[in-house]
Amino acid sequence: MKKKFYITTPIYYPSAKLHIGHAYCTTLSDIFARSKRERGYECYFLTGADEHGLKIEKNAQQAGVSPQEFVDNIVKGFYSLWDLLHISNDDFIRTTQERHTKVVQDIFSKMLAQGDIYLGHYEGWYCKDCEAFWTDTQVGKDHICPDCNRPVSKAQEEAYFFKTNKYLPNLLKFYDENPNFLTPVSRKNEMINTFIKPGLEDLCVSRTSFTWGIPVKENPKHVVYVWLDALTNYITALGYGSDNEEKFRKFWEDPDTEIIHILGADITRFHAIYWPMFLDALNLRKPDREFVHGLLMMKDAKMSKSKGNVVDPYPLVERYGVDAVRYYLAREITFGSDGSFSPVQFVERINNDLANSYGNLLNRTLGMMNKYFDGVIPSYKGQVTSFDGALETCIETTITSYEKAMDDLKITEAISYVNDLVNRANKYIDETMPWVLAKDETKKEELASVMNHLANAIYVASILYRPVLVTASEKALEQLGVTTENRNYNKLHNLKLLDNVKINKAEALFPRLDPTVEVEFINSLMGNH
Ligand code: ME8
Repeated sequence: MKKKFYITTPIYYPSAKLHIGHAYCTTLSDIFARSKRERGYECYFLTGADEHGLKIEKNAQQAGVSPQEFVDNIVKGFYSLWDLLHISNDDFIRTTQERHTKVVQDIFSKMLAQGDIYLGHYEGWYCKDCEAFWTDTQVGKDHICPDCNRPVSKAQEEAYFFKTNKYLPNLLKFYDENPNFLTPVSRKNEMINTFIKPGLEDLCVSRTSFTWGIPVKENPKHVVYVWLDALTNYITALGYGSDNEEKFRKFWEDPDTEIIHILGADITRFHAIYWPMFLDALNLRKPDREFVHGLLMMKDAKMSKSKGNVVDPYPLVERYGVDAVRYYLAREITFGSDGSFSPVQFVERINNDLANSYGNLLNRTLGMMNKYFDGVIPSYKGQVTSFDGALETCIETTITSYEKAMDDLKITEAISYVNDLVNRANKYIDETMPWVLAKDETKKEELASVMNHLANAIYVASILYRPVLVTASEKALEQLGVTTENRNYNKLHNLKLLDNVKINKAEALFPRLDPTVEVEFINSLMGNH
């Protein structure tokens, strides 16, 4: 296991407000980063904005402002959404920042000097919305963009190209030697069958038909085409090519850092084919993993800004809280598979898993501790009741399975193990029947052991939930009387940690939602878009 992690999200286009699909990717990446930090690893988490391109130039024109003003305004919304969702990114890169633009120009020059980039003419099918050229085979006889299904048109212009075939043998070798590079594995087959086998074209890396981009120094009527500009953010953010490459050495070059890109299925091609080639051309190491998450569908279609069928995460978080939204995204839609946002399931998840299971476990336990032990957690005395051993084993196996799943980016699965522990602890209450034990003086030790075991189970569940339920798990730990110092992953296995701790006032963590009212509310939000 490597000791350091560098994890990135795609840099999103500030062409319109972000929707729940973007929030999904960033939240899941955040959960992963937080879970690594909890466990003592050093983790550098990057997100950002991809600010150049024709679409932004056009949107700014329509809005009657300069492209820079336009993106500045939208990016403000990115910042506040990530604040609202408690995203713990260490940096936010904007491709209009000098730390990026200058280095992209240098990268372009280097590739040009090396003969990796050449000037030619491009004629192809261009999709304005995706800012991508496609081949005849890809657009088919209807001339439809294979990504967004909109009509494409023939375009020709002078352009620079990146020689993909020079680097293709290396790429295929890299795929073979690194079977975990691109997951889920089906994505690798898709790359090979859809893009590589039919014949990979050289990649167009400059445009002359718009000006909102990074000028090519050697030929300033060209701007760097958006994917060479965009993908390099992952290294410019670390200071690659700048006067201070310290972070780059630490989080990219150091073999002890695991580099993970998280991205949606719509942009796999760029990350899995061209990005490793660019890195090869720069003689740099490639990422360890690219994890492709599925897309959230809405009304049977991919949710997207241009289709206008989006769910705005803002009002959801405002009404249900950050934990509910983060939890739903992480638990309901298996990371790596496509999913759909469903108001009914949203409300069900919150009610079942958070209010009825986790919240209720805490509430019942604190109530019994107040009633039977004056609000003090009895000390650990080993396995006193015949059910204690099973709960202890469940706690240990939960921690092990959780770590294994998280390490493999199976975030949904990791969370479901914590849910299982919570359910097991609720069942333990039914099995041990503390209210019956309390009636018999000779059962005092057993009752004390039950309370201690419950406190430990809640403690472990809360620490494991913490990367997801960023505020509620702290509240639970506070109510349980756990000091800030003891809210520590390293103390998970210490069964005596909570001995004689005085608990605090119990308050419901998650109010139970009225399904009829709330489903209607969420539907009305969706109808507004
Ligand atoms: O492609 N469901 O930016 P973008 C889930 N700037 N995730 C979704 C989604 C959906 N319906 N829609 C978008 C770009 N996403 C480029 C990236 S990276 C060097 C440059 C998420 O604003 C998903 O992660 O269109 C997807 O890959 C990304 O947003 C695309 O964001």
